[in-house]
Amino acid sequence: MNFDKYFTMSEADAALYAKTKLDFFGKDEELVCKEIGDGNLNYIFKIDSLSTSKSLIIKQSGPVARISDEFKLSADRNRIEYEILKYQSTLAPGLVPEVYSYDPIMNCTSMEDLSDHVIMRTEMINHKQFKKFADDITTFMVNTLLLTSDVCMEHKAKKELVKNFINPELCEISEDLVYTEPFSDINNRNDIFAPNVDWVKENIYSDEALKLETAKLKFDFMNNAQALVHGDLHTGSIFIKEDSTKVIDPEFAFYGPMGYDVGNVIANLMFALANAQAYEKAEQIKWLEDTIVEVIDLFKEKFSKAWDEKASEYTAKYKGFKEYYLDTVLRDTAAVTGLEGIRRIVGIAHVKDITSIQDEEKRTKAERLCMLASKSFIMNREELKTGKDFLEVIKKTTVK
Ligand code: SR1
Ligand code: MG
Repeated sequence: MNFDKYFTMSEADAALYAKTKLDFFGKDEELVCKEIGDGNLNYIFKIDSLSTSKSLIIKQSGPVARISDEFKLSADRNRIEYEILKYQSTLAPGLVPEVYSYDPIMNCTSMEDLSDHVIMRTEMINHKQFKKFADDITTFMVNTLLLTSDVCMEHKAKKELVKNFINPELCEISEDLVYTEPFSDINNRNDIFAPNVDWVKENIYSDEALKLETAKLKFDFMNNAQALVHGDLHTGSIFIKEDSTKVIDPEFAFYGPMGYDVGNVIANLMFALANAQAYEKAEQIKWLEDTIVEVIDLFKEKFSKAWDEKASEYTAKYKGFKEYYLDTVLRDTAAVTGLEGIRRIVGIAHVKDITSIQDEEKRTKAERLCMLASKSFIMNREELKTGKDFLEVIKKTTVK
């Protein structure tokens, strides 16, 4: 078997690939491989040596998404992921996995095996708490966002990055799945929990004022090349353990609004909170509420400090500009919290925090709470300036 023409690998192929194409395992080591991916797009092979403790991950892109072959995707997402992980490791050391190789023929990358970590969404459903999370994720976001923006980068160098990370097909997925379909089911692929079908028609599809705001936000997503965003920063894209956080899966990366990443984090904490409420886990509720506040407030604090220390753009030092700019990031954060908060319930790609709520009545209520809070995040986005403001939106939301 050679690997000079693309094909979708089986577990045995991936083990052979690791043995013959990568300079990682010894030539005589016996390897075992298991496909462990449960995401929507790619194949994830975990390769273990039977004779040493060495292991690695090979991530291969197929020509279509796993979730549905309606999504035909450029394998360039693999290059984007490899290059951005290398770059982010210089901006936010220790907060992304180490990547070892990229193969443009087989469309795969090899990277550090993080099996000692667990996917954060799984741990949220298990009602686990992580003391370092807010600190780590805000360092990651401030460093990868502010430092790739025109505030801190030489503008021609930034434009080179804009060009390198142009990601039209994956952006189109977000444009459709986040900004359009949840509000007008034009492609007939929304997937609404049966007890909420009429509720969504009445409260989402028929809300013309809400829809107008989503159109404005969609154009901002498509046109505001502000920073090199991760582009899919939900709790399924975070590996975590007590003393370590690793952000993975940046294949949706492109130059977009900073608030896209921060809003994704907040929305997914909201889903975890809805799950904890459904299961009446008081300690988890408290931790999640505190974490929502902390993520916003720490982000602001670190952003402001990094701006003072690292801004290189002359006009960025004008009095009042930093505060104006940060306000726009918080406004976008609120909007994206709401967009993600609705699309994961109405659209095609759901989250287990909600779908794993077994009791039908509790799930129905959890979904409505998230959707109502989300509407408020979108409609009142200009007013939300602090962690407390963000939490209040969720806490003040009630379902009739
Ligand atoms: C067709 S892909 C569906 C979703 O999975 C990814 O994780 C992104 O969130 C995307 O919207
Ligand atoms: Mg992903």
